[in-house]
Amino acid sequence: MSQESDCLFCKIIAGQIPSTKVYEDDTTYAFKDINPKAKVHVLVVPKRHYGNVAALAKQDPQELSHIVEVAQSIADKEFHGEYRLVFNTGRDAGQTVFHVHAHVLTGEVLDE
Ligand code: D5M
Repeated sequence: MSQESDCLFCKIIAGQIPSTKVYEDDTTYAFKDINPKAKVHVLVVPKRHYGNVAALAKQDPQELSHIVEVAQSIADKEFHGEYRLVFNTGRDAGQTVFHVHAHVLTGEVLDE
């Protein structure tokens, strides 16, 4: 599995930094956001390192589609299948970790 030595989320996936796991399979890992912005706030990430969602879409569209499936299954369990899915892309858009991650916000009615 391609890993970047300096990447926080690669370290979380490798178990070198603790996280609260919500879901895991061969290609994908999901864990609770440390700074939740909704009752349920989960980050879904590919185990393979891609810098942002555009790189993921280009290089592994099947994994991007799988991330949406994982998000849906979390929301099915937590909040009748409804959720907000956010990929911050670029520093000026609020991206702080440069390993692509889907924010799944659910578990309650969300503000617009
Ligand atoms: O989102 C990066 C997100 O990553 C932000 O919501 C906080 C979260 N974060 C940072 N460190 C951790 C750890 N150690 N565990 C869980 N969640 C974490 P961005 O879209 O890049 O701003």
